Amino acid sequence: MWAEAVKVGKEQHAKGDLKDIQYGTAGFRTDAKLLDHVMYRMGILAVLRSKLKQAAIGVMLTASHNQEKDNGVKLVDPKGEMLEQTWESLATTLANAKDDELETVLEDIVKSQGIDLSLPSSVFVGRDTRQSSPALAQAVLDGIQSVEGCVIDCGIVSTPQLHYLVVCQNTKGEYGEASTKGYYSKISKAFKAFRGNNPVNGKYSPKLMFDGANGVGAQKMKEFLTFLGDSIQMEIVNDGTQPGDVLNADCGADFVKVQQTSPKGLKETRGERCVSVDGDADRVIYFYNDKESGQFAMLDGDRIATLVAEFLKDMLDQAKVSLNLGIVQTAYANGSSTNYITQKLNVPVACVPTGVKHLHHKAQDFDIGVYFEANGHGTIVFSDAAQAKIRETAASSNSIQAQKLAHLVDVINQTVGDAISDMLLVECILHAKGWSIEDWRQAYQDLPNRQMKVRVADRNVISTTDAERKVVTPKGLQDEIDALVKKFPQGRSFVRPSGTEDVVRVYSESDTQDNADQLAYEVGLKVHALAGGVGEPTPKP
Ligand code: G16
Repeated sequence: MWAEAVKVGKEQHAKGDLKDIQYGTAGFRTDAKLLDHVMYRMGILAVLRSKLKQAAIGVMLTASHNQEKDNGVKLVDPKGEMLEQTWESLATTLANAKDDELETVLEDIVKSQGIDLSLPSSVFVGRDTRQSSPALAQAVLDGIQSVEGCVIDCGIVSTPQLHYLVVCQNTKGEYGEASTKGYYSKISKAFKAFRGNNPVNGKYSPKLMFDGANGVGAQKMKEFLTFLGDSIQMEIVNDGTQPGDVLNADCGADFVKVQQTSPKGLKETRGERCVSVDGDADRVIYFYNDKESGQFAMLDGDRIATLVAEFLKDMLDQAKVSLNLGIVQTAYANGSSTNYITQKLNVPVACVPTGVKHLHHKAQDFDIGVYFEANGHGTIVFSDAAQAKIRETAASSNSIQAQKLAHLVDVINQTVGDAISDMLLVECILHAKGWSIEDWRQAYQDLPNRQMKVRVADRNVISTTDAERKVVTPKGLQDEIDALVKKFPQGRSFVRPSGTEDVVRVYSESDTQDNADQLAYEVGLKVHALAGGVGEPTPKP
């Protein structure tokens, strides 16, 4: 069974003495040069998972928000979820096996998981626009073919498109047609049905600027526009077609969120609604520059979650459909958003560790689970019963709200966070309310905050608890953070090892931007001192 896999592995995709790697927040992610053997082996693993689940599995090649020179791979489970956590460690063991251990490790996986190798398999493979992606995708295909798995090569797709395709395949078309055309038509049809014929409503205008991070999001948005017609008027910048365009460089959702500034490439945009997506188009951030002052203002994942939850709650009330709705956030959620959710919306809110895999899972505890990371990664999941109830009410009553809700369910890509589907959802809600982006921002005022990265020799020396809000190791670091936080009005801060970059992340909040910056700086110094900082600490703000 393994002869071909071992031979091709050794001869064409050897690990050699490359350093070990770990399945992180969103799969394996590092310098593209270190990933060939990992890709090959993940192709084989996906075939095994597909045989076990008797369903299609997805393999997405992307390093999302990371710099162009990185790449990565994540496996997508049958219902569109991220790979089950017990398999993350199998993936890590397989990726790190020595070349001559490959057969033994594969045998162990088959035995421990009770996989029937005689069963068929099917693996959907997608990739982003990175220069390293075609060769690495070939390594995945080689892995799949070495164990005679069946490949559906989707070429360049956004991460959420790949999740969507896997779910459509596994639901035999019930969720939608398993093609990118099927994806565009389902969502655009629902979008148009929700908004009706008039693209303008009150202060809402269909004009929008779109920053594509020089990645797949720009390409896919252009394709989408051919289905959306004139229901939206969009100018796309950072589409990766200009000389010197580099993926995620000074643009994209991660840049806008972390730097709290506009991406490059935007002309004067006072008062205009702008969106940025990240390198694989699964995160979205809104922003604008104030009409009068030109000052930058951002509406992130927390704002999307509160906008959507409030809207859905009102619609359910008006349609007289009783369903429980909850919001899932992470420690990065702005304190003001959490207060707004609990005090104003009266909606239950849960906090889980970073990573869509945690949020998605928790959101399934509710009939309707709205989950968003502050970085703009999220979606809304409806239980089967909730969807059935909404559709039944829409069909059996004259409730316009129920009918609109039914359309909205189809605008949402429930399989995973999807920048473009999320953006269209926001556009639906702003249109329904007749709101400008300033109106949206009135709900609450964000606490000033700062995110920083600290380089350390081994980021795994930091371990955390309480949904990453408290440090366990190194000893003493949490006490230092607590003491610093006390010095700053409305202070809050936490640190955690990134699962996608070789850094420790520091987050802080306080009453003013200067205080938030200072708190992050001081916490960063402590991390540098107590967790094995490398190089000079981050300079004073
Ligand atoms: C991935 C995950 C997100 C996470 C982000 C940053 O996003 O899917 O859930 O918030 O990484 O993770 P970390 O702080 O551990 O580096 P993406 O868009 O990069 O795939």
